[in-house]
Amino acid sequence: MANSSYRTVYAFAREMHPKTVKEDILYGTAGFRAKASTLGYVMYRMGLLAVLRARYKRAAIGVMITASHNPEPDNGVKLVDPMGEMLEQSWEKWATKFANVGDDQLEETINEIIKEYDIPMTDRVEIVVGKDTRPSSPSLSKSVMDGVLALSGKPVDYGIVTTPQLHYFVACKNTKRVYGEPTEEGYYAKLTGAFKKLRGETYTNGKYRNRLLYDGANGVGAKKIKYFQELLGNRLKIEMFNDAIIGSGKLNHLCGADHVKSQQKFPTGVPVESGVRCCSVDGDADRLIYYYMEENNFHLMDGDRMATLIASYLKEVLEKTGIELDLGLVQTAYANGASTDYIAKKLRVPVACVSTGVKHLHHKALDYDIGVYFEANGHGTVVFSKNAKDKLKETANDSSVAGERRTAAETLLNLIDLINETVGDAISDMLLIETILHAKGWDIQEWERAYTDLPNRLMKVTVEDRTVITTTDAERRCVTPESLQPEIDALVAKYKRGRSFVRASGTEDIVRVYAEASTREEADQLAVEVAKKVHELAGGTGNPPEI
Ligand code: 16G
Ligand code: MG
Repeated sequence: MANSSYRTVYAFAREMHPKTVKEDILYGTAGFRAKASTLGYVMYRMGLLAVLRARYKRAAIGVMITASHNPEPDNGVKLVDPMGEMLEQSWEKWATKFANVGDDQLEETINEIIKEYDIPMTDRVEIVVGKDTRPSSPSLSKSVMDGVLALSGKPVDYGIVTTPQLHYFVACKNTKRVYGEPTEEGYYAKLTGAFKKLRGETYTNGKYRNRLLYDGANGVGAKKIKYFQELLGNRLKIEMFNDAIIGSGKLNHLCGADHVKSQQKFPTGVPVESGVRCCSVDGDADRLIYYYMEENNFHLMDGDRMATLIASYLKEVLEKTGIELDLGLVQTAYANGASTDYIAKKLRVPVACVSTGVKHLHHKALDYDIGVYFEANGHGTVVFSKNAKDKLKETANDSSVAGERRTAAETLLNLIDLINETVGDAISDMLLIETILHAKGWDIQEWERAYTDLPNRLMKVTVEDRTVITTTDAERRCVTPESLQPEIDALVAKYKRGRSFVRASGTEDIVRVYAEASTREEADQLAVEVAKKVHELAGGTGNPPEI
């Protein structure tokens, strides 16, 4: 079917979704993100690409419209692959190309991709479309669907959903519902069903109290938590804050997971109650952060803390099953050094480090039977191999196996149902953390006692061209400019427990600097010294960095 004519595609583009922006944009780690008003044509083209991808994979493909934790006037789009994963990396260049060609080159570009992948152009494929609560999302979603229709695909509109819900729907559709029912009700039923089985009828346990303050970031996470409040009732008393109406302009404003993590501050709108467990999700509910206040001190429980809690619990239950499975944990260079030490030395769980970006973590986690992955910023989940699932089912169903081992296997099977394996899911992760704290009889203070974070500091440096910074070893070492790494090594050597690395941001036009050391002052000092070196050796612009 190569070299066919796709005139409608051009006609639609010209009449309804003309390319209005000259500058090229790049499909980055989280898809495309920009001011919503500039994205109409990009959405239309992602609708086209989704149909091509779906025909190539002979499966449903997802399109999610969201700019996550960005301010309300922004928006964005990402494609979701058949098993609910992020778009395969080798297709990112096609997404970039589709977004940037002229309207009159669209037909040609479609023919090019059809030829390269030998795509059959007859299947009536489903494209699963979801959007967050931004006021711009409905019209952008319509643009995506126009693109889908222009190539005779079938758009399936799920309306306003969280990013992880959309990933779940795609996985359900492509596994013939083995993963669950591809409906919102199916999603709530799967998660709350597992939660109820795991927690039983005891609502509190030891120091654990079933009350949680929840910051919905004035976004979709606030809308969807209501179903959980209803279905869980007193089992988990979720008190929700930051649920402003759509279009209030308050989305992510001074609240939400990104704000809390990056500002290390309590969000606005949540009452401060000493010692009470709180959590925040981000604008599309794929990131989660826990925290509490005590004696006017703010305590943050980030992705590293969640990863260690989850890995330690899974290890504990796994040991009780008597089944041999390999459990591993995946982090990035941003993980606090104290968490890495704790995982490797105390928990004795193998830990791997990969480059920033969810797709890298997810991919690496698949190497293990049970792979736990989290970015420090609160995005993460657990993936289980087929081997793990098969063995657990076998043990749970084998009446000749001792009762305790079977119960442990059943617990793990229920945990699998509670977890959204397709992608980090703030609500599912929250239910998992609550389940583990409940099982251990811990309050949030007890959880924090596992290890003490090393003081750390993040800085940004503006340079002429950030691509001059290249790295290796999961971004932990700088390759170019050549003179930079030896300088960093020399600076780090001056500090007790010092560690520092630099990398070009994937989402902003800056270079990021991370430093940690044994005291607050030393971490700050090291960060600023390294930032100054970056400024000096990598073509810094503006004033040299200061604390
Ligand atoms: C994107 C990534 C996130 C990463 C962040 C790093 C996804 C879905 N999101 O938001 O994982 O932590 O970029 O940003 O992959 P940076 O490159 O600007 O530091
Ligand atoms: Mg997000």
